Amino acid sequence: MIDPRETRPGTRVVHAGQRPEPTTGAVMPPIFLSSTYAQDSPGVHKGFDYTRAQNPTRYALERMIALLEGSTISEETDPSCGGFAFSSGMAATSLILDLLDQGSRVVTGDDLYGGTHRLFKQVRERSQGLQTIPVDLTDTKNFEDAMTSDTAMVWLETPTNPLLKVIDLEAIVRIAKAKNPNTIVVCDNTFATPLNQRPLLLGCDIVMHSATKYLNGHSDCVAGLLATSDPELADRIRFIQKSAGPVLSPFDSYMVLRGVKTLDVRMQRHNESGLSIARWLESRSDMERVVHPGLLSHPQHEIAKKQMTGFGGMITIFVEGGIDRARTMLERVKVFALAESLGGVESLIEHPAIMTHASVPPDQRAELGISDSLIRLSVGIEDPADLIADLEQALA
Ligand code: P1T
Repeated sequence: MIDPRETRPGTRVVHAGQRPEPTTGAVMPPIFLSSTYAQDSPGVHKGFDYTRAQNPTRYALERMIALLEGSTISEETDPSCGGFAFSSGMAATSLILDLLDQGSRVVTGDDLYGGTHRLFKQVRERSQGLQTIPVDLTDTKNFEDAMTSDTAMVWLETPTNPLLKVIDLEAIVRIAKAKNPNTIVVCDNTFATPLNQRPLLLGCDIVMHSATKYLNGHSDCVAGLLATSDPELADRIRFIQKSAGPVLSPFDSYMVLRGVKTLDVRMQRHNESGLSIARWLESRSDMERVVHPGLLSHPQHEIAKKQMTGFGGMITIFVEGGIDRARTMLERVKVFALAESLGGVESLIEHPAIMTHASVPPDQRAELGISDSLIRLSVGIEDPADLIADLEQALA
C-alpha cells in the first residue's frame, strides 16, 4: 500500500486510512457492527475491547480525516493517526470544550453556526462557567486586544457561517501563541473542507468538521470529525471520546468513508459552480450584496487566495426588498430545496435569521448583519445552467 502522505488530495480521498481487509481482501472497509471483541486472556486482545473505545470501521474514517488534514501522527503511535469521529458536528465541538477546565476563557469568532453559539452560550456558560468573548477576527487588531495570556482556547470558523468572512489563520495563530503558547487554536473547517484549506498546516492545533456537510456530501448522515497533529492533544481527546462516548456508529462511519471518496471531484464542481453563480448574482441589479470568497469584491479575497485552493459552493446574498422578497424567492425555488444544512450534492437554500441562526439573539444578529434580506445558498453539483435558471425564475 502506498503511503497516503506521499499522494495528492485526489488520491488521498480514495485510499487514505484504508487497506484491503486481511481475511477476505475486501476493498471497502467492512462495517464492523460488533459492540465487543473476544479476548484471549483477561486484558489480552487484538487492540479492540469495546466499540465505544475502538472500532475498525471508525478507525478507517478517523485515519482518513487525519491524513486529509495533514496530521503528522503515525499509525504506529496512534491507531487513528490523530483523527476522531463523533455522532454529530456538535458532539465533536462539545468534546473539544471538554478539554477545558471550569471557568476557562475562550475567544471566538463573532460569526459562528447558530448551534455552536447556542452550545457555548446557553449550555457551557452554565455547566462549565465558560467565558466566551466573540470578536470580529477579520481585523487582527481586534484579536490582539481580546487575546490574553489566560485565554485557554481560540475558536473560529473560516469561511464563517453564514457571512462567509475569511480569517487569516496564520496571523491568528501567531498572535494567539505569542500571548499564550499553550492556548488551543481550533478551526471549524466545515465550509472549506481539507480539499480547499488545511488549518493544521497553518499552525492550528485542532481541526473540526461537521462531516454531515461536504465530507459525507449526500445529506444522508449526521457526523462530526476532529484532527490534530499534537500527540498529547490526541491522547486527551481519545480519553474523553472513550469516557463521554459520543462516538460515530460503524454504519455512519462507513457512510462518510464512502462519501468522502468523491470529495475531490465534488469540490471541483462546487468550487466552479459556486464562483460562476456568485458572479452571475453579482451582475444582477436587484442584489444589495453578494458574498463569496472567490469574488474580487470580497473584503478578504486576498487572504482567501493565500490560504485556500478553492472557494467552495457557499454563497450569501442580500436581496433588495427585505423579508417579503426573500420569502417569495425561497418559496418559488424548484431545483434548490428550501432546507437547513449544506454541502450536499443537491443545492439548498435557506434563511439564517429564521432557520439556522435563530438561536443567535436578535440584537446580536442585527449587529453582525444577519438581516431579514440575507439568504444563504449551498450550490450543489447539478448543472449550473439549471441552477441559474431556477434562481432567475425565483427572483423574477
Ligand atoms: O449539524 P452538525 O453535524 O451537528 O454540525 C454542526 C455544525 C458545525 N459547524 C458548522 C460550520 C456548521 O455549519 C454546522 C451545522 N450547520 C448547519 C446545519 C447549517 O445549516 O448551517
